[in-house]
Amino acid sequence: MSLFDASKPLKIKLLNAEIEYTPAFFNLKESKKLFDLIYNKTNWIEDNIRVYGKVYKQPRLTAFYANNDKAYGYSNISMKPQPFSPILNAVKLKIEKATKMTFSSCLLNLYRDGQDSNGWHSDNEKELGKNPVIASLSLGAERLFHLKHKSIKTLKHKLTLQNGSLLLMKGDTQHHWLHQIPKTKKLIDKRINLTFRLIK
Ligand SMILES: O=C(O)CCC(=O)C(=O)O
Repeated sequence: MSLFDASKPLKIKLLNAEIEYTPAFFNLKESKKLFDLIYNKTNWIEDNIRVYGKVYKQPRLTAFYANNDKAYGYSNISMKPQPFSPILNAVKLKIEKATKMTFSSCLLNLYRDGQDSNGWHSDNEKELGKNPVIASLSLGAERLFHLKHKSIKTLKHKLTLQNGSLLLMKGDTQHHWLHQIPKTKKLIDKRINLTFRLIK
């Protein structure tokens, strides 16, 4: 008998953070089906980012969907939303029911292989409001998720984001912590990440 139910959230106990992780928010069969549908039906974009005045290709593909017309801006990129597809809306409803939160928008990331990544940042753009709730669904290859505290340099945490898992960050997590998806030399397959947010 298993000691815990992988479809239920586990608290990640970190100072100045409110983070919950559900290993099997979707089961393997559902996750595979969702991955294929979302991979094939999404209008993926390869954006440019500007770092210290130099322009680079963003090391992943992205797409942005919402049920309103509010754009989302980060790293000199402004993303105009497309309307939710029925499949994204169904995923949103399941996450809203489980988290008892409401989301308006979803930023999707496609990590094509281990060389795609997402650098250190907080989800603290002003359009997200004071204590944003971010619900982050992972589909496909497992990737490491790193967290580091902004002012207490010894406070760090790592977790593996499994296929079908849901990571929920809320409270003042974004004020105190940075997160990243680092590159890996391992030969790994594609991963899709969907981060649901509320942009009013
Ligand atoms: O891919 C992930 O799990 C993280 C995505 C992320 O940090 C973001 O989109 O802000």
